[in-house]
Amino acid sequence: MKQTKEQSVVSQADTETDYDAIVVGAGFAGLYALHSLRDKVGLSVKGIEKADDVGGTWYWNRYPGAQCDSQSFIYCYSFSDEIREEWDLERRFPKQSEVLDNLRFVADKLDLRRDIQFGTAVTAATFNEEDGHWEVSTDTEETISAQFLISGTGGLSEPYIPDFDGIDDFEGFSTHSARWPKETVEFADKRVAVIGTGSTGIQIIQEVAKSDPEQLSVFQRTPNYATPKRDRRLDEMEEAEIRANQDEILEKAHNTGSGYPFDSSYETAEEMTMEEVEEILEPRWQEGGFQFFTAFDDLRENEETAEKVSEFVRRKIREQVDDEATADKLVPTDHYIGTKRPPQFTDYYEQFNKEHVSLVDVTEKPIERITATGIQTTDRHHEFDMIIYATGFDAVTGALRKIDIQGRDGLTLEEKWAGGPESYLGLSMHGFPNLFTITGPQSPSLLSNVPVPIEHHVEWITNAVEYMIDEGHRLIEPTKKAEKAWGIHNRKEADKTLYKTTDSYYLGTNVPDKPNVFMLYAGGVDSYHDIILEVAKKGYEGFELTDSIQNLGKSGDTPELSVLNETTTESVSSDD
Ligand code: N01
Repeated sequence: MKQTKEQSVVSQADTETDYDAIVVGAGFAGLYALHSLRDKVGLSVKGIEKADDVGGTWYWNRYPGAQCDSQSFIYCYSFSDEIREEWDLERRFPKQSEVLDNLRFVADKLDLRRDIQFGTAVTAATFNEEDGHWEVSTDTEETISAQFLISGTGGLSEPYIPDFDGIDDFEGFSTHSARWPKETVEFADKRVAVIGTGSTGIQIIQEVAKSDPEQLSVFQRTPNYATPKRDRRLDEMEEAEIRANQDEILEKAHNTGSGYPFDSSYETAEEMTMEEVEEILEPRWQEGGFQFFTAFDDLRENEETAEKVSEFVRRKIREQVDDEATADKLVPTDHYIGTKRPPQFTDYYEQFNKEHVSLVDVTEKPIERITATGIQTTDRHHEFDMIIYATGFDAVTGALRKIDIQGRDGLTLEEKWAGGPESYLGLSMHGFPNLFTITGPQSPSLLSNVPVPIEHHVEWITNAVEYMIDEGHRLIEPTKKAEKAWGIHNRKEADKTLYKTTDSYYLGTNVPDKPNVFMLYAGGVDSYHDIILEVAKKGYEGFELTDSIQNLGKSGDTPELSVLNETTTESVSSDD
């Protein structure tokens, strides 16, 4: 479908493009971006999605036991009262199918599917410097052009499987957790291996263990601090109470550092005895959910608080596991709680008390290779019918780096991010005009209840596009100086925390040869949101806005960035 200049509201275009905007991905981010740009601004928008339906991460992660770790009443869109009111909340924590159904309902309600091309992966995107637009290539051999390119590809969408020797030799069933087949997989009487004990592995393990396998072997490299979820079906009274307060709850969630509607109760545990800490944490442990992490304000900054909370959870893990040697292996001692994404459990630890469930510590007995019939560790061969790789993701940058993206002057994203991601506000990049990254690297994204920063980003991008139309600009690109200042500000925020003390996908250490830099904005969703709103209010400070590609990069000196604190801007020299 060719979009004519007359049809397009972006009427300043020098040349015709197929669409005003292309949105990559049809998960929480892509669906809202498509709706907002199409129905609010009036752009012609094309959505492109690899899967055969909407849902994003909730489409792909259909493994047994898949469930959201955020409560149903906050893991949702807040932009439409109507959508929220028409949707029934089933459980305290929605299962994968419930979140997926909700996104399908939203897509139908807003009539989004008609503008999404499913079953199509974007393979490349090149900025056409002559005409100032993006040309997007797909694995269906199409090339589609648009003035704006918006990525809604998600931070956890590129699966990572370690490059084990012999991985293709295995003759039984094997899959990565995020590529689970649609057909039901039976575990009864099967010998099952699960590799990985992150949030996903824990959810799968507790489900498989209860599905009558002959044997379940859990291959663990690093134990995790899992805290209770305490899920349950919501009764009518609970749902009515949530409904009565949901506006307020969501408003609160949009104004905290975490994107959750919880306040911290105490500043620090530094001066407290362990008994005092336990008294504070015990009711939170009983309540379940991520509220547990809001007991102390400085949990992620202060080693003393972190150690006390870690010790509480270590004791709780020990209480649940009968065999002392197994408990020793399940208790983390090499990092503090909260320095990587904390998993939640329903009945994970007690599964290890069952005869048919065993734990293999791969730091003691590393995996040497996968064989036709199982896994060879340094001490023995383990026979399996099934191997499940719950080995995580090439997080934050993986999905974008997989697309061959080329900006101005032939600069590729691969080259730009060779030393780790660089961006301005986690939303845009110097050298890549009119490309917006929803919950991109250097934004709070995975450190928070993600639908919240997704909405902040989509609304910011929508306003920026409207502003451009009103002001007669065709192109928007951050200056190099603004990008550098944002990088410095990011590092400073991360340095205040304990995140860098632990290997994690936040730092890229889970994927060999990935640059090890902290990839997320650690200053909090609320502060971050204030900054991006202030940038917009100041006429998109740090961005160059122009009507013609020839003018880009020629607007002379860019002013200092007043929205970031002075120490950040001071250290960016004027010739950057
Ligand atoms: O991935 P992970 P995940 N040999 O990277 C292990 C989200 N999520 O899929 O810790 C042996 O956390 C690795 O070991 P180690 C949530 O944000 C959300 O579990 O690196 N083991 C680790 O145990 C979560 O954080 C929900 O030493 C190897 C595991 O594989 C994110 O998804 C629900 C290995 C990977 O853990 C990712 O979780 C579920 C090797 N060579 C998940 N390589 C919601 O509620 C890796 N491992 C929204």
